[in-house]
Amino acid sequence: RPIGIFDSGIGGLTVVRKIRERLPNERLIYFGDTARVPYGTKSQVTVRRYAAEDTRLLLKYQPKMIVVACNTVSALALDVVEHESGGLPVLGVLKAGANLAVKYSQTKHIGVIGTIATISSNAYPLEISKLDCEAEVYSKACPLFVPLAEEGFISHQATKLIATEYLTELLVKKIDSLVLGCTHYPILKSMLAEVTGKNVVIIDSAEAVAMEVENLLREKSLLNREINQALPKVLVSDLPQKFKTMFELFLGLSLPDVELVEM
Ligand code: DGN
Repeated sequence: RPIGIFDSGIGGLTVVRKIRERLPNERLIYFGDTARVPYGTKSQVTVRRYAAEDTRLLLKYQPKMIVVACNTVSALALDVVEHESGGLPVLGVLKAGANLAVKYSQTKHIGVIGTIATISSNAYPLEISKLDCEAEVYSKACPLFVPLAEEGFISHQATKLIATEYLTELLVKKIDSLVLGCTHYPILKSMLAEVTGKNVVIIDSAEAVAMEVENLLREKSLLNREINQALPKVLVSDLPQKFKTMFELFLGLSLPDVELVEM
């Protein structure tokens, strides 16, 4: 059975990429809700409805677990996904990123960046304070990073300027770790590292969730032992402009076909 992964759009392919690197034998099915992206600017009610519908779609493919690649859904609607999945294991990027940040931070001054919805939900600080009540969390919504990543502005001066503008207020708080709380931000990781400097550890929540997926499947003896060379199966609700280029950018490989589904 495959691992089911979903996101509001193509950004979650950064999570697919990390899971594939770690678990090359797993079959992966990914749904990107490209017709309804972005979730990051929508209300909680709408994000929760979309999360339920996305989960039901993936369940048709009988996954052995569900991975919520979208930070916005992880922040606002993880309980909805758990409820809809009827007992299947569910992991979200948010908890995974929070766990890793607490593990790496020495000074307990942790920075978190994400969409407006993720940051205003306060879900990261809440999750981090459950793990370490002494940690200070400084959050900042960085909505312009999503279009910059999709535009492929990876080492562009415009990205550097905007990143400096967004991150300076976190840096003055002397953060020693920065959680990338949005699917798109790993694309800009090297630029963000340049702006934050070498004293700040960048916590990639895609990588964090991939580690947790591996641990969970191992614990439950659900790892696929057979060699699997299949490419991930990708479903989308719309084929956006330039989707081929964006897929390659986010997934790190080109896909021969992508299936269109109606939502
Ligand atoms: N996938 C969203 C997230 O991780 O928060 C980013 C894209 C969006 O919905 N704006």
